Amino acid sequence: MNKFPKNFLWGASTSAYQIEGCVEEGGKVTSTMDLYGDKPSYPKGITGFKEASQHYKYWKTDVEMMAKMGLKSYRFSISWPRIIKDENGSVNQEGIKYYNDLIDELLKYKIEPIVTMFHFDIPLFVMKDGGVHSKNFVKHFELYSEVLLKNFGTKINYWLTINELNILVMMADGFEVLEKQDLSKQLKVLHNLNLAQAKAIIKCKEICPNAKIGPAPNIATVYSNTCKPEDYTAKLNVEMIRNWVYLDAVCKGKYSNIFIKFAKKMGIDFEVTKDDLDTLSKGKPDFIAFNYYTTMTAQMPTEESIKETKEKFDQQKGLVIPGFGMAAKNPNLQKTEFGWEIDPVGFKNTLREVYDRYGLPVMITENGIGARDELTNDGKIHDDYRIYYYEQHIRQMAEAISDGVEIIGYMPWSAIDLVSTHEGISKRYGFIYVNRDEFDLKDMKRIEKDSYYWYKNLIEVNGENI
Ligand code: BGP
Repeated sequence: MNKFPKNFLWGASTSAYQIEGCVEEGGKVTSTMDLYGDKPSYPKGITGFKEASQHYKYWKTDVEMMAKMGLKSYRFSISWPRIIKDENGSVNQEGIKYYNDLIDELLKYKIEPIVTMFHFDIPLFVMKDGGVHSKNFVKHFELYSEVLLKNFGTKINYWLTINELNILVMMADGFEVLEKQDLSKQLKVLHNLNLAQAKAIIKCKEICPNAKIGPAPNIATVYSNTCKPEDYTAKLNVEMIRNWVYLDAVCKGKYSNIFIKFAKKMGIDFEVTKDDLDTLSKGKPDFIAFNYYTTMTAQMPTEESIKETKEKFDQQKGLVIPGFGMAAKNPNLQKTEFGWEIDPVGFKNTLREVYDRYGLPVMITENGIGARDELTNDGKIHDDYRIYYYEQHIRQMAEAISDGVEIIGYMPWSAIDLVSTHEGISKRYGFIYVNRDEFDLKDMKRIEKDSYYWYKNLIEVNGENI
């Protein structure tokens, strides 16, 4: 099997709103996510994001532990509402200092900082100006990206634009971006976000010509539920709107004919001007980052299958378009205790598909298992299931390299425990445990899990032991 390249960026990942907490400190303005936990749509009995892991306070300890784990890279997001104060683009210098200090600390330990510009937390002033429904979003995001590039550009080699642009669009109501799901609104959001992303890429090329920048969607191989031709059509349809429309827009600078026809057939006026196409074609990435958790299975909807599919809100489920496609369960895969299908071979196949379609180097910016980890009487966290999960996935990543895929780095989710998008702190992902419960903040102590030592060892030998 092929070896991991010498400079492979073994790392780990987090996002600002899920880890920082301290939402009222440091001159931060309010974001959609600060209010999200209080909304009636947010599940009851689990914590929101106001305190999170208080990384805003404990960032030095956290970085030191990451360094001791041997991380070569750390992918985190900058909080837009910590940087920009209002609709005129006034800059919060306290926020700039906070992230400069964090970046300097990472560099001190020779950890490559990999920065996501925007990971789900939209400042309220942007929402009040029309949010993602309005082209004003493009202007706000362009200005924000310019501030980031000018303030941190000399220290950052890898930028990521928008985390999971596709999930933001598909699960828009879950993230409080739309009031409810509506395909016509979703396609407008999709286009606005694509334009915003392209503008940030263009800015990056102007301001930081030596840096590299890429998108960071959530990409997954889509299986056909059966070998019935209708199910295969559903697979093609679903993968188009699940994966490729996003990567086509950024990598090819256009929307496919089949996608444009789909919008028309749905009676949606999908307006793309010449100027928009010009922007998209100038904003092409240097690499593709993507998050991978699981694969998806698609079938052609029948009356019966639509009826059966009244499942709870989840990022990985929920798609049903009559005559087009819908999600199906895959009986061949095991699930995490939170019901996400586990598919390491699907990871290799997804890597191959992405690389084959676009020919750009790939970076994995999320992958991991959410579990109810337990702090046992010996003061440890024995997360052997996490070690097993990573072993399986890293082995498949090595196979993808051996098959010819160019991979720059692997940043699993998450470096330390943080608050899940909608399942609280009980759904833990970290290599480092944070001693708090849903509502009891306890002492917030950081404790290395068994997986921490396992990953440290793997990094030391550059994955040779896998
Ligand atoms: C990704 C998001 C992350 C993260 C992860 C796990 O989609 O980019 O922010 O939270 O999924 O999801 P969850 O927290 O819902 O378990």
